[in-house]
Amino acid sequence: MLNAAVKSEAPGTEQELTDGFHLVIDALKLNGINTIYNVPGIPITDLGRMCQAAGIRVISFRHEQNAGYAAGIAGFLTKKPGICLTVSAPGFLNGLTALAHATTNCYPMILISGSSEREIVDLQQGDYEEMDQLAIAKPLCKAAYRVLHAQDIGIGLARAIRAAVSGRPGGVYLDLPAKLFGQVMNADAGQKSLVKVIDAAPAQIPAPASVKRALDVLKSAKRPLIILGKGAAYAQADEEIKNFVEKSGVPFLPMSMAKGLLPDTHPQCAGAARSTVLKDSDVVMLIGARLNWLLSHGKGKTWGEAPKKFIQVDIEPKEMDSNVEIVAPVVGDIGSCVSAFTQAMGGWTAPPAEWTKAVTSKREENVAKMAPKLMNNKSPMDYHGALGVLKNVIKERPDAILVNEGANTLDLARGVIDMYKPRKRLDVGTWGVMGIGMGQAIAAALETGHPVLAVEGDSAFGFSGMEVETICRYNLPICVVIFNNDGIYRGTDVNNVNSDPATTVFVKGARYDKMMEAFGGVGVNATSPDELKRAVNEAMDSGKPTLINAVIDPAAGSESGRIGNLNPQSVLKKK
Ligand code: OXT
Ligand code: ADP
Ligand code: MG
Repeated sequence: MLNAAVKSEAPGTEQELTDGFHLVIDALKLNGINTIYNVPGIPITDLGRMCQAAGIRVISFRHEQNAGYAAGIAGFLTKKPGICLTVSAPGFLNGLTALAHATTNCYPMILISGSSEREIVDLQQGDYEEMDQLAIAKPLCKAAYRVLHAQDIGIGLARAIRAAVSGRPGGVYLDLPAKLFGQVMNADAGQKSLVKVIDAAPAQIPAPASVKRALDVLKSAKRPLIILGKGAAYAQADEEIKNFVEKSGVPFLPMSMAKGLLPDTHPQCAGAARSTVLKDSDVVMLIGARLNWLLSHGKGKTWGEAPKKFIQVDIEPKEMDSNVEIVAPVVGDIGSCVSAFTQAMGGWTAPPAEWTKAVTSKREENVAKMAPKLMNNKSPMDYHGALGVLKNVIKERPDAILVNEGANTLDLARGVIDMYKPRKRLDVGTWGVMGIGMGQAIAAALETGHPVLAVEGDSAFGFSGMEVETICRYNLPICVVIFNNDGIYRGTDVNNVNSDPATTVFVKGARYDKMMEAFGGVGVNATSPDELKRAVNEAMDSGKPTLINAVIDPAAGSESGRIGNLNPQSVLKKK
């Protein structure tokens, strides 16, 4: 027993005892969980302290949502469930957005929340922070469990871990009522009740017939395309994916968080020819990417007029035919599937040169068009001038992790900043959610040990900005660059009706760098690409917590970035 506790005192019945606190900690450690992201308080304050004393790293945040986003991305980066620990009702609810986000994005995460007394909650008698948390969590995650008895802690945690990482990964809620922590039981029996999860995410081998069908369809293509999604990045089958893509000779398009699985500078990369390959391809193989809004549901103008055949590789059978017919579904884990492809390819003929040349020439045209924009030295900066600097920062440090959120700040950075290695780009994911920035940056630094560059819109940063204190407290190698254009999308909107500011603008000329200085970090105000370059290089080299307020022309952005088409606007509104 790692944490054997008290001895019972009844004469003649002396026995070693343990309690709920110790059993939770022992169960976590037994399953290799070494980091917890949390905000302390009733009833889990002591649990956090005791975890820390037992050698588990406990990272305390300023708000549970950020701790939750940290846990979710830790799951994505490590394939182990990231753990977020919160107090009851309000703390639980603060963590719930992140749990739902993890589920939506297929990140394995467990939200563990303390909860109030069942008897009082169920009779709605007004307990401290009373809430039926299990019922509320259920529809927002993959699985939800409550443990009422100390002897069930081991099995409860085992179920949570397996549910989070097996099949399609996702969020799991584990409800631990306050009373559970104090429950005492025999230490030996407690030890025996613990469960080490064996093979939590078993390989799922695709059916050979499905592999053959998929390759036959791919082989028949005149204009094939492979789309790599963040499921492919999550799978950690980097070599297998690279081998398959290179052997196939097929152009590949990385979704945002799959950038770097193969370098964006790879000759087969079609990232800079996105519209062309979506429109003109005749066979599309999706690997760990869903045909959701980010891919226009596989239909419509984006995909052009010509008929298209889809092959889909995914661990989740229900994903097939979600939006359009999948002519060759391949269900299995990506590592097993792409290895099976490579093995079954035999003497493979590269796709027609006419197609690959057309993709390359479109790509070169777009890259050449963008190049001069990235060199401009305007002050205040525009997005391209500032991003040109950051592109080089990552080129020179391909192991650094890029966290990115905002609207223009997100959409332009995605295109401009090339990624060279897998799982180095972390962003807003499937929901396009603002607020992931500091949580993801903190977890990325802690889980990987690599420096982090967080490129943040000024609005996006505001959702998690208080965590700069956390960054300073743990002295993390994180450089936050805020693209400060005085607002959401632009800082130029005006309210002509009264003296209230327009709904999308912030205090003009704000100095976010001062926030970092308040906690002992380095703050820099950068007004030109040269200043930005100097400050970012210094921060990335020193590893000191740094926040750079990059002053961006308030008129430079566009409404909703590149997804303005999704933003309904009233035709009746007064001009
Ligand atoms: O092929 P074509 O010619 O089409 O060209 C494409 C590529 O080929 C080319 N390209 C390149 N060219 C040259 N060189 C290179 N290297 C290269 N690479 C690519 O470039 C173009 C574009 O390529 P891309 O980007 O791949 O393609 P496209 O068409 O854009 O892709 C489509 C999508 C859908 C896949 C893509 O756009 C995408 O992934 N989009 C994600 C968008 C997203 O998630 N946005 C975030 C949400 S917006 C909004 O909701 C915001 N809110 C509301 C809110 C949210 N979200 N959350 C919460 C909790 N509350 C409220 C808020 C508050 S944004 C926001 C704040 C915004 O303000 P900020 O201050 O933070 O930010 P600023 O805007 O900066 O002020
Ligand atoms: P993107 O946003 O990059 O397009 P999505 O989140 O939409 O990616 O899709 C990821 C897909 O990857 C999900 O459908 C999920 O089921 C799948 N997936 C996740 N992990 C694996 C894995 N190890 N093997 C196979 N599929 C996986
Ligand atoms: Mg902005």
